[in-house]
Amino acid sequence: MSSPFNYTSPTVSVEALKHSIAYKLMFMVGKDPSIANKHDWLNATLFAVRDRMVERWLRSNRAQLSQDVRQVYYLSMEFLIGRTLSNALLSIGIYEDIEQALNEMGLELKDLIEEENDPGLGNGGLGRLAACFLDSLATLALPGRGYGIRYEYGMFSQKIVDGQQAESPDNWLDYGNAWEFPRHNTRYKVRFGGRIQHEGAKTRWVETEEILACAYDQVIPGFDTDATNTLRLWGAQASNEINLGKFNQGDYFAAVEDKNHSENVSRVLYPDDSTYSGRELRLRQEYFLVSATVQDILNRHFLTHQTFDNLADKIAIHLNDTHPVLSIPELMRLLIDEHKFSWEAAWKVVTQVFSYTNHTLMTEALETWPVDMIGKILPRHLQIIFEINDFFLKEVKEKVPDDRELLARVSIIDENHGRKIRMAWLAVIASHKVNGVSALHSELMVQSLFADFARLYPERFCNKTNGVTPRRWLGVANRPLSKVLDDTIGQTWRTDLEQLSELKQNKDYPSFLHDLQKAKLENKRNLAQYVAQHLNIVINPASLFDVQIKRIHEYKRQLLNVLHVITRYNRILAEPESDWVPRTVIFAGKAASAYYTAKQIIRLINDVAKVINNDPRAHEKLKVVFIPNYSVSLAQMIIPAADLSEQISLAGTEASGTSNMKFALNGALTIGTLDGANIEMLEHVGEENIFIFGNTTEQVEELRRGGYNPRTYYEQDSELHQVLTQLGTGVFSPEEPKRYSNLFDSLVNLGDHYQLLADYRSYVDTQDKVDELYQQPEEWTRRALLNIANMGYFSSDRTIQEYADEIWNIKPVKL
Ligand code: 26V
Repeated sequence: MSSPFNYTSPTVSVEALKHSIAYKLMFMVGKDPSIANKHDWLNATLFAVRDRMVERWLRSNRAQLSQDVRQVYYLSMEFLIGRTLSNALLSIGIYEDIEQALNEMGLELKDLIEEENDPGLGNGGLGRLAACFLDSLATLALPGRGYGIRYEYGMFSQKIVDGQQAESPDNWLDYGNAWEFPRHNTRYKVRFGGRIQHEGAKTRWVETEEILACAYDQVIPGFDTDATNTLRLWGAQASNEINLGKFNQGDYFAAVEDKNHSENVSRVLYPDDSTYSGRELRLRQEYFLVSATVQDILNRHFLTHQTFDNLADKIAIHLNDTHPVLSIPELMRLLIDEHKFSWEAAWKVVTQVFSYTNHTLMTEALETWPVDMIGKILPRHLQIIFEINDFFLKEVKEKVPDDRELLARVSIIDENHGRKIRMAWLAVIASHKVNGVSALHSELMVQSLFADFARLYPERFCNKTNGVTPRRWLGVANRPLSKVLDDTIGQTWRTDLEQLSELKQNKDYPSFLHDLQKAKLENKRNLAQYVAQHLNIVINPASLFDVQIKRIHEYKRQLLNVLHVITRYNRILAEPESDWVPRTVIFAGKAASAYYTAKQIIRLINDVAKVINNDPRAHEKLKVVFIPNYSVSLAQMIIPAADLSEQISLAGTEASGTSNMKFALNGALTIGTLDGANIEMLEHVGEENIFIFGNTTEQVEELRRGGYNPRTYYEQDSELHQVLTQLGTGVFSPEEPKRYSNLFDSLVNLGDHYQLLADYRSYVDTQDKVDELYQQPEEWTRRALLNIANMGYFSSDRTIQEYADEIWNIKPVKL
């Protein structure tokens, strides 16, 4: 008799899909077709599609366990995975079938795709990178899992009210989340507070407050493979034990309040990626992720091996920035206090298991926690951190005797700033590999932030240049271009992006260039339609779409872009009859809610847009659009429509950037500085095919050392002088002339920290070259083609393969 578990996936014929959707609507959603709304149909469809992935998912899991392979666990406070439906359909190859099935049921797949919530469980680059990595791990059949937090509220949603950013909560779980499997039985206690008790050689952590971490699993399908991985997110649940205590004492309200308090831990994502805030709740969140995850890893390991002796051979734990660094003392604690490891044996395991990626050199974003706060919330961990520090400093003293300053510099405890724990130091000391995210960033990392450590442990530091998943960022986001590529080089570029280089053979075929132009135009029309519908602004798809979309931050220099826009406006007014290349300048991005200057920049963009868009003299020549509520799904629409990609951070400040790669992959030309991964893009596409401007890192440093004086640029460049004067005197804010005097001062009188004025002239001159080229459409398109064709290197598959081989030491699972 066949086992009831020899179950294979439901069939995928159109008929079968129709049945499944109808069945799910009835039995999972519980609605009659006659009253089901769009979201009900979406959920029914998601359930039907999910069913078709579960069987491979279980098989993948079984294969991972039975082949007893080394696993990587990717710990990240953020995963910006984006919408799942269309990505899943393309991954398992049933997009057209579902489209037809829905059609026959009187529904449009496109509508359902747009109906899906976009979970904003991340701030920006770091969270999106984590999502691309999950996609690549699965596609390469590598045994890995992501671990994160299931925030009830993700990144706030942004509205523009009177030109200014207004935030409102993002209740993404409103309609439930059809894609997740809640694991009601996979729960771990996470403890806080309390005190340490010594019993002989044994240490006990007692009288703690407890909450529960409950697992929610999401299926991560590989593309065109049975390999399927898991993203496990933790949600907080009050632990009944505490509440029952108070409940029994008759204090019902206190018991419920406690419950609410405990569950706050996974309530909301911290919407700040620029300055570290030092809030206690954030520390609790970090420990919540770490504690549940490390327990789960150990549990899973023990189930398959019945011992922890081989732990270091079987697991790799990766820290996505310092946010999950507490997993280092947590693993030490569990091994020593619960599994009878000696301190030295536990440390040996730790240093073989952990690796760490640094994503920023900006000092404001580097995490440090007050010793007192950690002592209060995690007393045992504080003790272990001190022990690690003692152990490490002893080793340093042996390597480099008599250098007390060095000891103070590398100590995990920063005594100069009110006794703080430097989380990045702890990460570097415990990890066997530490990487930066672009060649430049990795180099600067060992020259500046980690210079002392790089001298002590040179073999520890390496580079892994970021990449992006071609499935979502070309296959899903840009169907018109994907079709052109499929017809030209076949479909397998999706899993072998280097194949794009075959396109170069077509660079002189006008009909091929024409196909590319047609695809671009279709995407531009699509965006123009969105802008018309949502913002009531008409933009011309034939104009040059000049796009800067990313978090609003001074170092990213959206303000430099605005200076150029105003310059262009002034020139148009001065010579209205000239042959202007029509441009639409598009911005999108959120500002951290407490970041005043970033919010001012958003307001300025909107004020400038208002003036220019309402000036008939600029009509058909220049438009400015700020698209609110930037998200993964908006990026998927905007990027394919871009002609020009703005990557204009001050050299040495943007660690890598990843949208730069997405734009070029979608056939936009880049205007950029020699910063982050732009440098490697330049190397791949060749200098004729990218617009590079501005000072190099060395020149930026040189200016800083020599006493940079922005005022001289202001005084000597008449166009710049005019623009800044307009900004400072209220030409764009006549109702409040001083509105931007602070921005003016920061540039002209207060040192212009990000050297906008130093790069202004070269930026504006380079923008002129952009116009010139855009007037030769065929040549423009040829260069766009050479960008697409040379982006193979920037696939996250390449990046992940390097991590797998050089950091994690993991091999694919056989299915
Ligand atoms: C920083 C902080 C600071 C403390 C408060 C919470 C919080 C949350 C996130 C972050 C992350 C900032 C680092 C980051 O996102 N870096 C970006 O990483 C991208 C992927 O490597 C890279 O492409 C971008 O250049 C880099 O800015």
